[in-house]
Amino acid sequence: MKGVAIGENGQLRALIVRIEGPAESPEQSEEYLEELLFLTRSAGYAVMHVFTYGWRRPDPATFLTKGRVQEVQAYIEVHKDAIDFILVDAELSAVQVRNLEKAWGKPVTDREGLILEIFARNARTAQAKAQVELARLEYELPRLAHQWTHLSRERGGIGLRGGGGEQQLEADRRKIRKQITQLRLKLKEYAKQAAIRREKRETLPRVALVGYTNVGKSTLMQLITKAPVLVADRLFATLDTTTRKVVLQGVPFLLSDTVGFIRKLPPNLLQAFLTTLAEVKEADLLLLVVDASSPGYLEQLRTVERTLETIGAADIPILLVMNKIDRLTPEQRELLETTWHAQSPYPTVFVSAATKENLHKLYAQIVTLLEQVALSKK
Ligand SMILES: Nc1nc2c(ncn2[C@@H]2O[C@H](COP(=O)(O)OP(=O)(O)OP(=O)(O)O)[C@@H](O)[C@H]2O)c(=O)[nH]1
Ligand SMILES: [Mg+2]
Repeated sequence: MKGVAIGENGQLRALIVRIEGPAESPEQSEEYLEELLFLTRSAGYAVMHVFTYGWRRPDPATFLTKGRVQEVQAYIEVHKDAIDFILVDAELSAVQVRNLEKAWGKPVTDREGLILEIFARNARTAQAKAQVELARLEYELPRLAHQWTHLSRERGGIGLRGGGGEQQLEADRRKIRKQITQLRLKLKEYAKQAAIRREKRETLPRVALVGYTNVGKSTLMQLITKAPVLVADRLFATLDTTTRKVVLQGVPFLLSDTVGFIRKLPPNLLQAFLTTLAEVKEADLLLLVVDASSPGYLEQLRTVERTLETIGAADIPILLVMNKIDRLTPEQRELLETTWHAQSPYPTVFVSAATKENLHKLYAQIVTLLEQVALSKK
């Protein structure tokens, strides 16, 4: 299977269980699987095998039906030395995790646990680290009683939980609750400081790059600001908002690069990143970047639109940036451009950050839209 690596360089090896959505097309199914493999690799895990199952109503005890639990169990029996943990791509309750771990004899994690791992790996600044840590502790608290935990940061992964009875458990819970309270206070302080910084900042128009993860936001940030920015072919490379002053055609503004969004982003994590996303909420213009070469770009766009609504940024003017057009054939590109211009509610530019094609058009559009924003503010 494409994208499957066998536990090289000491990576933890995952067995994946994916459950298709109730109305998933074969194309979507393939794309979601690709994304899931990419997520798993972005977390630094190797994928050993994938079980894909059709939609069934979740069993409250084990999420999966009995038959499926047994089928996976049979596979694990045979391959137990080649599998370190099982990833179920769903939202599992603490009880379901516990029961699955009992049945399979290996640690089990879910989609939120996986995304948390990626965020933990990529957090760079103290604020991003605190945000991820808070989300992680909140995720961990109800799951403490299970056999394995993600808590130990030194290991940075999934591991065995040292024995410990009820008393130990209660002590652990108290400790975590205390940490959560402290982190919330710390984050409040960060938010206050950031607000003060924004207040003090020059009263320049603000532009924010937003979009699905891995679409090329940071690459564009780098091109526009001509300053080095972390760009990587992995999901959620950027977790911190960076803001820089830019002057395009004599028009100065502040440009921010932000954390990417994803389908089924755990609400807990989005909540944790609201401080970082304040920059988006207060922007005068959003550059909504789309990967035009991804078959699922429309759905990704909807995900971003919904997320913008959730964070209260739905009313900000949008310039849609269709990126990565270098990956399209001339025919595909023409079809996309004509159909898109006929139906899109947004002004749109088609660009390639890789070949720099049409960047001048992007710059001209940003300037035009900023002038409009300035006029409407008067
Ligand atoms: N072919 C092609 N690749 C691109 C283009 N723009 C960016 N990329 C590549 O896409 C990958 C992701 O780019 P980033 O700029 O890190 O994407 P991002 O949106 O900031 O991603 P996150 O921070 O993870 O949300 C990198 O490997 C880039 O080199 C483009 O126009 N064409
Ligand atoms: Mg980025």
